[in-house]
Amino acid sequence: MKAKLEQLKNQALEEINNAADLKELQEIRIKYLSRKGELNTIRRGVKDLSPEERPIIGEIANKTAEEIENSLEQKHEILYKQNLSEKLESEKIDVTLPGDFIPYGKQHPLTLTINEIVSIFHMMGFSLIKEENSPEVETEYYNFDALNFPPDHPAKDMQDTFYTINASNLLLRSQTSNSQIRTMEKSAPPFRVISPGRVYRSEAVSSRKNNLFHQVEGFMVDEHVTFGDLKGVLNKFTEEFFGQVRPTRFRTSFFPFTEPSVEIDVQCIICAGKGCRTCSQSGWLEILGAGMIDPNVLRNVNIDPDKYSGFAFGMGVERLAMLKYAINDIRLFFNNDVRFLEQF
Ligand code: 2NL
Repeated sequence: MKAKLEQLKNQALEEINNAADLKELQEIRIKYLSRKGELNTIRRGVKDLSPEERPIIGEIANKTAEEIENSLEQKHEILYKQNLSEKLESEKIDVTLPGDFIPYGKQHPLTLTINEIVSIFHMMGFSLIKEENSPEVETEYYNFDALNFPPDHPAKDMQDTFYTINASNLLLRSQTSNSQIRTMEKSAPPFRVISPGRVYRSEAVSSRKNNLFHQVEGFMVDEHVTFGDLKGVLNKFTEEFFGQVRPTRFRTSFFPFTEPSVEIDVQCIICAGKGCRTCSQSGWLEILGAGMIDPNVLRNVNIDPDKYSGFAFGMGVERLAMLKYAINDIRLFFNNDVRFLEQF
């Protein structure tokens, strides 16, 4: 029996020594030391031995178990460390490698420009038009007639305005003034409102003109609103939008809905008035149209022109963005080429 134990021990130690991984080692432990393992099978025979032999063999069996246990532990330590270092090696990361490229979205330059214009007027107490007052498909009345366009005005021509096929008096709005008329109709002065939005004109597309573009219009109506208010508000806007104080120039103009009317130029932001390609050598850039709201327009929305007065203005968002960011083709805003869009 002693020899059997010795042989068992040697066999176990050899197997432990040869174990390649922790799983194999665990199998060896079960094979020799578990309740149904080989050592216990031998130990069960101890009770059949003589009383003299029993303690001796019992002791040898305990020792054998102890030695196998120690050997298992040592090997476990070795294999565990080996396992760990292999794992660390295989999972090693090079922290100096560049990270994965994560593409992220940006705001469209027109959205950026509209938001900037809106926030400048917000600062001066103007609030945003309500969406429900600003339809893009509109009747002739709100797009033209209420704004004092005469019935035969050339802008009403099919050549200039998109009409719907099914209903002859429905069109795609050619300016956002429809929303201002709708706002004034529904409420009463004082008003200080701006109306950004999409507008449509039937025009040949070029680097300067597109069928669809964006406008920000605004108006202020109260008692005693004067041309001085118009000048103050729009000069402040120009200063804020271009981020520098540049002289402005108010040229007389004509719109059916304002009297008097002006077009506002800012001294060229590129050449400071010296003359360059951007300003066609004139030294000035046209940025806005504006004027005192025509009394006929106020009457159309039931505001008494003897009590109230107001100014209104309109600007092309694409034009302002092109000047501010030095963009030379309006179509870039609509092609959605990421190489263009990612620059903002
Ligand atoms: C331009 C000129 C302008 C207005 C728009 C307006 C609106 C109402 C009454 C009176 Cl409800 N006027 N809007 C006034 C003057 C000029 O736009 O060149 N836009 C690009």
